[in-house]
Amino acid sequence: METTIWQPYQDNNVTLLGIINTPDQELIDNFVAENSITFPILFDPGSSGGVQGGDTYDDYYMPNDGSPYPRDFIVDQEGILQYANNEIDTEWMHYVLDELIGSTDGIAGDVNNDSLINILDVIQTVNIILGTNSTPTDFELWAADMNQDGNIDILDVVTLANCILVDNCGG
Ligand SMILES: [Ca+2]
Ligand SMILES: [Ca+2]
Repeated sequence: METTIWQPYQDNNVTLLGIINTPDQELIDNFVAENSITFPILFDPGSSGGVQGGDTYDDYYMPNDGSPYPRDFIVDQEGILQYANNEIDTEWMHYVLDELIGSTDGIAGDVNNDSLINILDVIQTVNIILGTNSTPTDFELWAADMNQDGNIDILDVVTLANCILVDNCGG
């Protein structure tokens, strides 16, 4: 979860919350430390600990409740459940997340989404930086962030320009 979901997606407006069912703070601290977890861990009230679920488990009951395996859920921008699983399937989770953040449509650098990467995309990127385009879409922000550091800035313009000039976009 930490390395395959949280780290790659936290800059794409994706929030990852862990919900744990033990009130034992020391146990939680050790788990967080051992797994180098940086996403927030919430406590499920109503739990007596162990594998017995608390209020959240009861609300989102899934088959074989009581097993120690985690349940994974993905909730979309509208608050609608888009994914539920009691086995870890990061490939499927990546697919669902990519669909939700719109990154499966289009290619990095193609900011105006016309299937070509050219000077028009440079202009679009500059417009985002200058604020001429003050309400860029999630797709535009994703496509313009050439170095995927979560910011749209001159580095992305340079990267995009290089990609166009040496005809090496995406390859
Ligand atoms: Ca384009
Ligand atoms: Ca960037």
